[in-house]
Amino acid sequence: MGGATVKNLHSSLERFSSGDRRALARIITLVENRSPEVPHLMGALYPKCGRARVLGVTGPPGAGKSTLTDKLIGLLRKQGRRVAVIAVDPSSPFSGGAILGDRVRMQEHFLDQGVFIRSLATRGRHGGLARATREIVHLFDAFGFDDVVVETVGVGQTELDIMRLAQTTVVVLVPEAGDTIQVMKAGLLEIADIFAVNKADRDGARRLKNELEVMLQLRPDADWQVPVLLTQATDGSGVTELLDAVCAHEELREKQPVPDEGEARLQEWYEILRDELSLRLDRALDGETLAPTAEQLRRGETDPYSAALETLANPAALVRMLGAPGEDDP
Ligand SMILES: Nc1nc2c(ncn2[C@@H]2O[C@H](COP(=O)(O)OP(=O)(O)OP(=O)(O)O)[C@@H](O)[C@H]2O)c(=O)[nH]1
Ligand SMILES: [Mg+2]
Repeated sequence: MGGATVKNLHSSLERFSSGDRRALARIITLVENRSPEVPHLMGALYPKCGRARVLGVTGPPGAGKSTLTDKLIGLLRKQGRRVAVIAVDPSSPFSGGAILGDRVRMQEHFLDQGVFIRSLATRGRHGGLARATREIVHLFDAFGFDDVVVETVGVGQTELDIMRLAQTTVVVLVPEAGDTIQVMKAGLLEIADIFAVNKADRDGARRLKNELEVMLQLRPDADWQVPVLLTQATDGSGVTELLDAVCAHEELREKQPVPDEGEARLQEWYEILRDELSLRLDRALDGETLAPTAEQLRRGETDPYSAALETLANPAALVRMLGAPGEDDP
């Protein structure tokens, strides 16, 4: 890394550690832009992570996830807890709209220093979304937030990956979604620690609750009986019970044997490495710092398979290609 970059990193980290929200926002932007500094920053902050409670809120578009989150923030603030929210919408190409919508719905907390709300812009992102979300969760955690809420529109594989970050996952459904078969198909039954049947003011809420309860009885005996709660996010009914359920689930988790953290760290390392490698390969292709065989390939003197194998068999060329940008800076 160049000297100037290192100095910038240090001052960013210092401001972050002193509780400067603008430094936090700036580092989140670096994560969003997949900047080369990110692994350095995250590595420095990693020891401060591991304190926050991470709550996942997922469900179909428009189910009321943001409105529910807004009410949860209100309750958590009354308990003096500091809350950060990251809203991820992998399906929508209109992240600008989502950001605006979330701001409007959570606006009463916008001036509160104990609350930080951010939407993750997802345009053009591929596999890196789960990683970026995890990094932002780490940042909130290291910054000192007590609760981190991850809101995603669900559910596909990306959202399921994202929900693995959460200690407790609330799946929000609405009566008009109706069909419980969809819930099974989407994998929601597996990831839900708590179901919230929102828009309880509408017809069919009770029926959906009953159907879900029947479905849950088919699950093998578990330590945790997944509760199905009726909520009405717009006026806050049922939200206290929802938070109670979250706390109960958290208490149970704390009593259970500690999961293998070494294994989790190994998995995270692997995912970072895989993502960094593909990121750096992309940069190499853009920047044309390619291995020697690439030139032969271009001239038609070899085929793509042989060229790929030759590149893999030439560690020095590979390292040069993948080297972090700025590595050779004075
Ligand atoms: N009638 C009724 N409307 C609700 C309730 N909760 C939320 N809404 C409305 O449903 C709409 C969507 O609410 P959001 O909180 O934005 O839902 P969301 O799940 O975050 O939506 P996306 O993030 O766009 O997927 C808003 O117009 C809310 O006012 C409820 O309990 N009853
Ligand atoms: Mg929302």
